[in-house]
Amino acid sequence: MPPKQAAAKSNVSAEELLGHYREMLLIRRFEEKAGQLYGMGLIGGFCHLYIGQEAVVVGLEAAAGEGDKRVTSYRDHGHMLACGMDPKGIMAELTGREGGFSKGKGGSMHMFSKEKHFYGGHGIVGAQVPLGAGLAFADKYKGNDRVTFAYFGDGAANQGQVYETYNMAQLWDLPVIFVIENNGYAMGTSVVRSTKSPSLWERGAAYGIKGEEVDGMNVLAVKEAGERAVAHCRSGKGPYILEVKTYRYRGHSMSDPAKYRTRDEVQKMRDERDPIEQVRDMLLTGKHATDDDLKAIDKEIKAVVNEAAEFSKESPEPHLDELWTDIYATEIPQEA
Ligand SMILES: Cc1ncc(C[n+]2csc(CCOP(=O)(O)OP(=O)(O)O)c2C)c(N)n1
Ligand SMILES: [Mg+2]
Repeated sequence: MPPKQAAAKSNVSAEELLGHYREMLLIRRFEEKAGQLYGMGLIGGFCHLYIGQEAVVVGLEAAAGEGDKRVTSYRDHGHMLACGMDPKGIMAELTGREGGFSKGKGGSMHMFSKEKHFYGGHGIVGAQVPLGAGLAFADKYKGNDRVTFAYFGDGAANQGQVYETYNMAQLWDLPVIFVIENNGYAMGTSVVRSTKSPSLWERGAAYGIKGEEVDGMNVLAVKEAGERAVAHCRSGKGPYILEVKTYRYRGHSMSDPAKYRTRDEVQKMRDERDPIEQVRDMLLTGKHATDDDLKAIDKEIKAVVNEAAEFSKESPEPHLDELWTDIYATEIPQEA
């Protein structure tokens, strides 16, 4: 069944649809603004935008409960916004300012929030997967029923440490959901050029881990699958794999030769599968909202994002003394 029809058939309230619409739009507008600030030279270093993949985190956050944890890669702005971190603190971290989540010293790929149970932001491909299992181990050890979402990409799915983690997570029945965000590409390498496995989630079978493939452009399908995964983990049955089929519209990072796919491919995805447009269609055809209602939401979201951008420009740069705080070594060995 095409995604639009599948979503339209789901039994979902107007309130829930509007919530998903608002949250996905916040991520899209935030990322567009981050792209602009980058172009203006206000953001330096690495910056990986999440545009196109919004339904993944919004759907899964809708399935998560209080105290559940999340850890992800460098493509992390959407995850932070979806778990409720303040857009001002995220944008100010992108611009390297004191008001950022890592006081301006971490940048796009390295932010954390203990309050929201967000454990980063990791630049080493695949490194967050064993860390995610470690977070789940801590919860199991403490005897609570919390679940950890460990997000990684199709490229990361070919890393050896992922399979060492699968083995231990299943062996110890760890409450971790392995979320493979399969956006079709690892930098410029298409997934069909990097593996002959027709599906990545099925690799879990070698370890006895259950899982499924999910339409990642359909927020309702993601939420439903997320609820199954959460129920499985929370009831003590061990890990679960979700391979979420999604798509990134922008380049891998801010510099991307874009030679590995056609413009038509991207445009077709935007025209036919866009996750925000799908919810917009549902809201309008179900008469849950009017065009004017949706315009008003867009205006509100733009105001939130503009406020974050203003804050990220006004917040001061970190003081030089901060060079010596929050680091492992405070003494630099002197040359002989
Ligand atoms: C261990 C390691 N190898 C290589 C890189 C360089 N690198 C950064 S992102 C990336 C592609 C990863 O693709 P994927 O896992 O599909 O995630 P996506 O960028 O699509 O979200 C590579 C190879 C790295 N950061 N770390
Ligand atoms: Mg990828």
